[in-house]
Amino acid sequence: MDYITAGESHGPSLVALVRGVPAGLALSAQAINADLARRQSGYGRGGRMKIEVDQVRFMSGMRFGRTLGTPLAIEVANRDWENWRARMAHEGAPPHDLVRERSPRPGHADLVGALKNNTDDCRDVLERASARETAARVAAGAVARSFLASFGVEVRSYVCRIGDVEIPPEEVARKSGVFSADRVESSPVRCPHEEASRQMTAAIDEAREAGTSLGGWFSVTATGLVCGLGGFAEPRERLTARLGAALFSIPAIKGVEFGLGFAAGTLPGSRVHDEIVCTPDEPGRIQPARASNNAGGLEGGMSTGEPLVIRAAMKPIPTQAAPLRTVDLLTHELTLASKERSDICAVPACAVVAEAEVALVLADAYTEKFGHDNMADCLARFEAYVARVARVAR
Ligand code: EPS
Repeated sequence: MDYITAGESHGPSLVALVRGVPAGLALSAQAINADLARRQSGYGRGGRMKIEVDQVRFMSGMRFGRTLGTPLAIEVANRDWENWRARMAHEGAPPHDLVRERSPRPGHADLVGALKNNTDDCRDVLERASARETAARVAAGAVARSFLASFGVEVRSYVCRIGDVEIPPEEVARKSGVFSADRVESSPVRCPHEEASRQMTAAIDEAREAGTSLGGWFSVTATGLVCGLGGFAEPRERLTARLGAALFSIPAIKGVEFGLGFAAGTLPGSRVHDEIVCTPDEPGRIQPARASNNAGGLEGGMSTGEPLVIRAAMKPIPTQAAPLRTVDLLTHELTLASKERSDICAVPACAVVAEAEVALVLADAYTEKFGHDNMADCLARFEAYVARVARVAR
C-alpha cells in the first residue's frame, strides 16, 4: 500500500491517491472525517481552521461501502479556494494587481524552492510546501488505519512537549508511553497530563503575544503488531528506515527516535537490550515476549511484536507575526519576512499527521507480508502466520 497527494493550499482541493488497498475493506467517509477533524483541532491553530471543515469525497476505488482493490482517489475540498480564485487561477494571465511574495520566510521552503524552480514569487512554492497538504495524508492514513484495525492494530499519538513545557518523564515511564485516547483527545493540546496541558496552552498564549511560534515533541505508538514486519536482509526492507523516512517526510520534523532513541547511545548494553522471556497467553500457546521495550518495538529492522514507540520533534512554524530578517528576491535588499496568516503552534495536529504516516507504513508492511488482493485472503494468511509463530515459540 502506498500513496501520493496533489493539490495546493489555496487551490480547489487536495487529493490523495492510495494504491494497494485490498478489495473488501469496509471504509466510511465518516471515519476518515473524524481523523481530519482531529488534525484541524489543537490550541494554537490559525484563522484558516475557522474557514475549513475538512471532509472527504470518494472519487474512485469504492462500491457500496467497500474497497474494490483498485486505486482509491479521495478529495478534500478547500473552502478558502473561493477567496483565492483569481490569485490561484489554473489558466490565463496573472491579475494586474497580483502581489508577488518576494520576502522568503526563514525556515520555510520559500527561498530555496524559489531558487530551485526559477521563480520570483514564493507563492509558486509555498502553496504546495504548506502543511495544508497534510490533510490529504491524514485522509490516506485513515484508510490504512481502517485496514490495520482488521488485524487488531491501533495507532495513537499524544503531545509530550511544547516549547519548554514537558510531561514529567516519570509519568510517561509509569504508563509505558501509552495513554488512553480519551485523556489525549480531551486536552486542547492533545497532551494527556493535565498540568502540562495547562502550561502548554499558557506557553502558546505567550508566544502569540510575543509574535512568535512554538514547536515541540510528540509520541506515536502502535499496539497489536505481529512480529516480523519489515525485514533484515535488504536495507530498504527495514521497517525502522521506512518509518524514519515517512516521519521525516512531514514538514517541520527535525528529529525522530525509536524507543530509548538517543539515550540508547549513553547506556551500557546491559541496560539497553530487552531480555527475551516467555509469557503464557492461553493454555497450549506461548507468545514470545520481552521483559522491557527499550527498543521501541523494533529489532533488526523488524517489528518485535511489542508496542512500537516513536518520539518526534517538530520545529516552530516559520511564519512569525514579528517577522525575522530576510532579503527581497528582486531587489536583494534587506527586508522583513512576509507575514502569512498562520498557526502559533501545530504540534497537536502534526502528531495526527504522524499517526497517518506510521499507519501507512505499517499497512504497507502488512500487505507486503500477507498479500493485497482481498481482505479474506490477507486475514487467512495473517492467522496462519500468527499460529505458526506461537507454535515455534513453544
Ligand atoms: C494549514 C493551512 C495553512 C496554514 C498552515 C497549515 O493555511 P493558510 O496558509 O491559508 O493559513 O494555516 O500552514 C503551515 C503551517 C505552513 O507552514 O504553511 C493546514 O491546513 O494545516
